[in-house]
Amino acid sequence: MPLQESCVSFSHRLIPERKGGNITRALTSLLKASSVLAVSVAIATLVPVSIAISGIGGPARETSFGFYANGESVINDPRGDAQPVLQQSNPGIIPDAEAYHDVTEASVRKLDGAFLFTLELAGNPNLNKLYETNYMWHVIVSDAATGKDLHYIVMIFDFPPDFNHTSTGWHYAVYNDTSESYILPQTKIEDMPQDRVEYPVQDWLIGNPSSFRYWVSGFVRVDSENFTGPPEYLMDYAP
Ligand SMILES: [Ca+2]
Repeated sequence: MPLQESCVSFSHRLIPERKGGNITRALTSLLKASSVLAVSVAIATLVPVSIAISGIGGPARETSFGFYANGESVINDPRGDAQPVLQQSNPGIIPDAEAYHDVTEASVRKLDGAFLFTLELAGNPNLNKLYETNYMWHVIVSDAATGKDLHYIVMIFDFPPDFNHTSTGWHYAVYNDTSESYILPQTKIEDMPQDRVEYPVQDWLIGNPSSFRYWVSGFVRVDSENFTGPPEYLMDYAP
């Protein structure tokens, strides 16, 4: 499949499927609620925000977010809690949870003209084999002019050679979940450091906000023939 086409078809079904994913996320949140609470108390740099939101994922619900406001923002997540949670139709394959699927810390800080999005992992993300890994920052910006939320998704993802996809290696993309369109299509980048996934994203790509809420997730796609939706398995997320 041509590079651009894979991006477009991914975006086409990202919205409804992601909403479904949020429902699953809410359910799995129950499993992680105690750890999230502990982390919220322990991590001073995290500003956990419990906010009822109605514009994202359907009915109003309460959940927690990281909060960026011009300084470095950090979210910690327990080690050893990655597990495959099916989000889409069953592809008949269950991926093993690897150390590099396990988020231990997420952070955002501003560099010159860019936001540096970082996910610390329990393993080396370059050791990815067999399947697509896709790490996402879900960025929610309150638009003061309209009073509405804008939702961006920054994705950093890897296609290993064994995945049998037309593209190989690491890429990033920026998606506007509110307007259902890519701001930046799939773009090739260098390999990741040994213990994290990170990339500086030009600030204008997400509207150069002075503050935003965010959460992070790691996904796996096992079916290289099916790019009509987002990846099938949620592996870990924070907070
Ligand atoms: Ca984790």
